[in-house]
Amino acid sequence: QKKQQRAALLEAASLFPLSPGGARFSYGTAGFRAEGATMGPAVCRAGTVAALRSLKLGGAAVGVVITASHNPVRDNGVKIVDADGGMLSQVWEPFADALANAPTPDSLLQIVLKFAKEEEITLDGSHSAQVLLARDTRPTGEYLLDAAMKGVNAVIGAVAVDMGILTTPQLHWMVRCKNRGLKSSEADYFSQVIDSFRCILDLVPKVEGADFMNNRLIVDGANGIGGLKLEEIKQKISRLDIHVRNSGRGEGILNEKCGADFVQKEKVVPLGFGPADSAFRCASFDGDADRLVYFRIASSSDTRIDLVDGDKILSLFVLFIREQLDIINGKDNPGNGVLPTRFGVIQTAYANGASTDFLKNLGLEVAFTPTGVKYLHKKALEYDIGIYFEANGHGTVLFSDHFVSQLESLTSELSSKAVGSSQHQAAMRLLATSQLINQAIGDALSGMLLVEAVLQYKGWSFQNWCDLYTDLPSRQLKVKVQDRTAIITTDAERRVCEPSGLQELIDGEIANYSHGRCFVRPSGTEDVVRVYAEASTEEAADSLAKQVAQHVERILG
Ligand code: G16
Repeated sequence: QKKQQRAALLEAASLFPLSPGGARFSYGTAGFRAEGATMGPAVCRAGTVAALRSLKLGGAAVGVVITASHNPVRDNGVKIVDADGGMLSQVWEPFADALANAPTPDSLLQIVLKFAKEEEITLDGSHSAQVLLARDTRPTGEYLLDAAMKGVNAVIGAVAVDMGILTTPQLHWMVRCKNRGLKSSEADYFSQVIDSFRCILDLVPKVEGADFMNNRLIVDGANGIGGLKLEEIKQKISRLDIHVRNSGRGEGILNEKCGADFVQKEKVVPLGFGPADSAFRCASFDGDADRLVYFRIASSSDTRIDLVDGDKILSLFVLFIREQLDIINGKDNPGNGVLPTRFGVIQTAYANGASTDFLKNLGLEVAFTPTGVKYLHKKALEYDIGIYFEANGHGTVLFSDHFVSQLESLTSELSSKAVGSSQHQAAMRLLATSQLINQAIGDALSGMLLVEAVLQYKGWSFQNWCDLYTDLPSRQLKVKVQDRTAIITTDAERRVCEPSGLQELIDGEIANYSHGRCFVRPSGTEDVVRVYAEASTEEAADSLAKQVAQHVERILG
């Protein structure tokens, strides 16, 4: 068997050889990404990593998603989903890197054997492993799915299961549910979000004479998989009149001048939307539907938008959840009443300064992590309820198992003695929220339904939501440099430590602007350095970003 195993690994590696002189793969912020046609070796080897991870975890399901998310359609990539439904354990990233860059089949074999020995993984086919695979709608998806399957099958005893074309969060959800012995099909996913959304709406307090808020919602599907999935279920979603644009049915090109990344970064109307939409609130997904932002067209004569980004989605969720906890615990007992709750909010350096001030003024402690869901998610797991969002719309609300079981006991206790009480209803709302919002990863579809449920609950218009606080003007730029990894950051990416002298130049620029804030960091998904600047006016934010971008260009070439 051992011989057979070695032969299988060598064979898979020789099917997808690295192209000589090709760029080095790096696991990055969210897996490997590059031009789709060049991704065969990295994806095949990621399949092998996933199968070994499953072996290591006693055969628990592990996932592989073929997607490059917000990147252009010619790109593709691979994200590995760990057995808990989150991102691959960071401890395994160096192994994934080494494998993706092994120059020959023989060197790949040696890396696997050495790693398996260190991790005490038996490679004699006597143990089983399973990997669930999915892809988005990119043209190179089928080819890369095949590469991933071959990589999984190179581990004897591993079974590759093709789950079809899915959003990234759907696959994360399936892996998590499967390993918890819960229903885990796509139909189960849809039933869970549809039913829990209806449940929260049924718990919206009835206000005599109040009109239902405008129930039309227009969704930009980024010409990707999220739009297609929403089209499939929109008729079953209660009390919302959902219209999908850029639905992925051939209207346009994936992520091109549309989608959450475009809307959030460019702050202009995406393709497919026009003046007639200015009366309605709009939501935008990214290409694999793990990011969500909202917007409204500023006026019928304009391409500008009023943006509601991840920070404001986070703030809305914080208010809703705090309100439910206050109802349960009594206002005087926040955090220590019937349901003691450690409540955490997590942001990154991209969070608009006004949002952080808003959250701090609510008395909340805000934790910061580097960019990347893998960091925010990990931090959020430290709390009973951990809410994280990146400004780009990637985020979710995590409920600890312990907290959910306390909530379940409380609701059943209250249903026997205080059914229908405000306390009972608040506990039910929180339970339904924990069912609705994806517990594995940020999910545009379920996040959008939670936004809609909370707006209905609060009886809020889009304008009420916008008015929570006023964003400080900000600007993001990308700078192409020779080697972006020459930038090393610290303090949750808010300061540069290398190359030396760069931080001093940034500080010097910031000092010229009122409310100025600026940082630079190498992207983990694109070959660029990102520059973020914030200041009291748009012109000032633009100019600060430009000045700092010039320093980066000059120093890094
Ligand atoms: C991925 C990560 C996000 C991150 C984004 C941009 O998103 O999951 O956490 O914010 O990349 O990262 P960077 O600035 O390093 O390029 P997605 O939606 O592209 O998978």
